[in-house]
Amino acid sequence: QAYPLAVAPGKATRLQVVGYHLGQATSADVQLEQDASCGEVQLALPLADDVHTNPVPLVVSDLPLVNEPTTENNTVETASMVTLPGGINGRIEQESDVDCFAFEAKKDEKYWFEIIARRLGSALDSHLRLLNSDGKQLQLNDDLRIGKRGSSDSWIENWQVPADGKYILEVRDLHLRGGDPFVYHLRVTKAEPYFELYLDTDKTQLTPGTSGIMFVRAVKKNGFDGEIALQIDGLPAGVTGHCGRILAGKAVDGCIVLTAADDATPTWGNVTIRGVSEIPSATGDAVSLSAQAVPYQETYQPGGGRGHYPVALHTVAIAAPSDIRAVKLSTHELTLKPGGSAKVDITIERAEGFDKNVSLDVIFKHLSSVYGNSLPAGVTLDGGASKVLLTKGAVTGHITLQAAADAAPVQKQQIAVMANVSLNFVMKATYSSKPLLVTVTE
Ligand SMILES: [Ca+2]
Ligand SMILES: [Ca+2]
Repeated sequence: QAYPLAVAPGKATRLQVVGYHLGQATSADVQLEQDASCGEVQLALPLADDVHTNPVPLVVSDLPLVNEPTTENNTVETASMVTLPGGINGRIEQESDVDCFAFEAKKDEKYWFEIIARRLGSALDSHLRLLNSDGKQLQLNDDLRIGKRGSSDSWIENWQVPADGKYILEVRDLHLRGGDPFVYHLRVTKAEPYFELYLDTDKTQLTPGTSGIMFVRAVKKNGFDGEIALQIDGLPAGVTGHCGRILAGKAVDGCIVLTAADDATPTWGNVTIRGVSEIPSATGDAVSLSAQAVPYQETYQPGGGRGHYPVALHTVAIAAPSDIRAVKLSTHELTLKPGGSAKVDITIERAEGFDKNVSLDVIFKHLSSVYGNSLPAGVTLDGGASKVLLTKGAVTGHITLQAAADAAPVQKQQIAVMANVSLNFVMKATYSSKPLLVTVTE
């Protein structure tokens, strides 16, 4: 560990070092390039006599940086004054240490407060509170969540200042522990709308003439509620991508349907999925936001639960023909009136001799959890008016989609019909139809 945890590009900084086998060394001098990119880095720090440490995690930040004062700052009354937005480097240097920072803010400003500590190996399990000048708690965060995974670090999102005045940020360890390795960086910025994207899987396996579906989930932050158009790059030869969108408002899922040509040959490619959105800015001009989707590797746990682990790549492959040779729909466009319903007939082509059960769905589920659902809000599968279980070699079924009486209008939202083949108690192979576009009228 090093303190301070965050450094500015181009600025010579003396870091205190904490760890083992450091000899007599207590500090190391670093100076990053002026054009070093902001974010997290791992740096081998120079000690005496050409000896370097193992790579040490640091934050590179272009925010104005301050270190916590050497004077006592444990209470609202003794809080040290800071100017925000900015970055604060601190350390819970002993048991029961509490660090308080005071700042002035104007009514209706929006802020984002984030502790970066455990993610970079700090011993701190942070506990972050936002107080008014009387010490009354306004916000509290223990553990934050990035995508599908939690962290011991803390953040307070999109806090809107209730009135002009002085406010206090209070940092401590959850268990009131402390010591030299309990370093942290507290990053404070104005809360700007943005989104993050996560891919439900890290692999899509296609066979010639069939389609596969990828679900992309958005986490919408700081009041962002725009529509997100999906894009895909890096598809292997013979594969066509039909990119859907994540609708505005509370919707979180969109899908991309990939189709392999009938004469496609075995191959593969690593794909990149992005989402873009245009949102109005304060000046009225449109601002373009974009994000690259992080793929997750699925894992199956004892008892059958589905776990997810973030990974670097999503791979699309074309394999040899398998159990299902096609999932065909009677129509690829469906129009629903609010309160109305519509039916799609489905025919699957089975490989010769393949007579196992096949189940049809428009939502990707495991046990009772939904991992992908790009249906417009208010549109559901009417199970009673659908035939989704194809047993004993059956090849025909149908689905009926129903729109709630208050379903909002939407044009051509992309979904698809999936055909699932169980591989064992928990795992399944999922084939897909070509896209089905769902419209809900006024
Ligand atoms: Ca401290
Ligand atoms: Ca303190």
